[in-house]
Amino acid sequence: MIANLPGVTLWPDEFAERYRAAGYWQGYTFGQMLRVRATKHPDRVAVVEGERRITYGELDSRADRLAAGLRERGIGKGDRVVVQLPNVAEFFEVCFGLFRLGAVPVFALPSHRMTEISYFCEFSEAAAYITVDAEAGFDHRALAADVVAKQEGLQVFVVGDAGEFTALSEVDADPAELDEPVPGDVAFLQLSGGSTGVPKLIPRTHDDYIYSFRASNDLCGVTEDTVYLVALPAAHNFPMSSPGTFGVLHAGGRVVLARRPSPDEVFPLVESERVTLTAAVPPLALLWLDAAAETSHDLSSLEVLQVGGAKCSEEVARRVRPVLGATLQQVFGMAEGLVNYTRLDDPEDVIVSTQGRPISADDEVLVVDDEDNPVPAGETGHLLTRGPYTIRGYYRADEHNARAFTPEGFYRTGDVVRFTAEGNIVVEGRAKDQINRGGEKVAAEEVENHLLAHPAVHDAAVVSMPDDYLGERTCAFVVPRGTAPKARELIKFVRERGLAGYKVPDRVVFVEQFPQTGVGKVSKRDLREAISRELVPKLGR
Ligand code: OOB
Repeated sequence: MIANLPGVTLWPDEFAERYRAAGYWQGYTFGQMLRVRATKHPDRVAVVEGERRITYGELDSRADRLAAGLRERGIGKGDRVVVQLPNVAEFFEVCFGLFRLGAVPVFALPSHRMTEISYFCEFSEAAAYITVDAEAGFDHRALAADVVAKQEGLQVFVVGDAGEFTALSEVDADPAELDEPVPGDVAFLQLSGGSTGVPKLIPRTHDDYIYSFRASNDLCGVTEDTVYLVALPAAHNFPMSSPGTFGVLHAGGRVVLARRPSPDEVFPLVESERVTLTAAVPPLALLWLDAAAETSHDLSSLEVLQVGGAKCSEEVARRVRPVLGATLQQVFGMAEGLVNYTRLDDPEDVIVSTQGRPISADDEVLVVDDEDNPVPAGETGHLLTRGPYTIRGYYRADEHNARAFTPEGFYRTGDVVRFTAEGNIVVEGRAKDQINRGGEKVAAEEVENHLLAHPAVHDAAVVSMPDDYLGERTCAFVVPRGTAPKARELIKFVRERGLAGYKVPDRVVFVEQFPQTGVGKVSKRDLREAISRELVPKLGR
């Protein structure tokens, strides 16, 4: 397949033909998907945000008008647009507006800061940046001003009070005849959790992504009666497509936005909107479970609680049904593609102790040793995967792609897993140089590079340390140059470089030198062991 974006490798033709013939790729775009729904039932509510209730008809028409308005401003098919929005209704207007136009959103998270946003804008050569005036006490317009200062010609559109920029609400024109994208086109670029110095961008096509959430709908019981609450950041792959907001909009259900994930925001919404399905990362699920035991809100409408993004402990998993009266669904997925679910009718033991199995009969999953040889059945190894909704390469990353994919096109997930006898996956660990901080992914190398920018840092190695609440936190081991700075000072230094808060090290430990492996590399395993030994007494285990 030839990609609409330069720097993208899609599936070889023989695979594309197979996936079409099997009925996975059904040949319609996001724009068409919304049109079908809006035509069928224009007056049904699609999105609820606070007092706002947006029908399918309204969302459809707003997407048309926004697409036309952006085109008048010179933004067109194939142009990249960095989108950084919190959980507001405009997020969906922007998505579908850009999809109709064939412009390609690059989905940033609300917690991203100057370092990430300017990188996304520059690397993708974005034509525009769509953001919000302020969120969680942070001034996004000031951020936009800094980004524009570095990238001339970048247009900025702001949800809310636009200040010196253009208000998104002003981007509005009568629907125009558009040169619409085709289903095989890249629809957007999603972010990778990453393990390298800079985040990689993941090209997802209309065909492959729509397949992933349409098929997820079947596995998750999503119908037009589903009321889905999105408490995680809407731009993340999990709440977007597993089956997430897009799955629910495909089915004609209702999406309810929570601006914050805390129980005091979420529980009243569950009660008033009669929410049936929602998704959480493990620490959030724990927070909800603790709060649910004491709440006066009626949560009885909730049928399914999905937990994923990081490993859910069996202890937490076992509490879901008794406390919430809902079925737990474990979700083990990745923005690169493959998503595994426990099935709603699995025995309770499978639900609480495994991460489920792939969506598709054509998801190929291999468990291999360090030399890519399959391990004996049931043993632990590296998970490799290829299939109808797993990418064949990151955007403009040839060198990295040569390592991240096998010559046969399997994606090296970096996850260490085993299969149970009945065919479910259990995630046992990780081989990639990444910290999973309660579902938020931190690439060690990226943080190490920020630390190395400090004049008093000679060398840095960032590893995970165990944490009761988040599962893992980050610990930076630092070899100082001369006199060691204060840990506090180094943490402040990293923060002030303008990166997302979740990437700032939780702890800094100064050492004279790093332990080494047999071949003279830094032994991160020894560092992890050292910090977890030190944490044991503190955690009272
Ligand atoms: C989801 O996507 P990403 O791209 O933020 O992170 C993917 C990585 C996986 O490779 C794995 O290391 C970890 O996150 N992960 C899990 C997990 N779910 C994700 N590790 C253990 N248990 C789980 N249940 O995180 C994501 C994307 C779609 C659906 C769900 C999660």
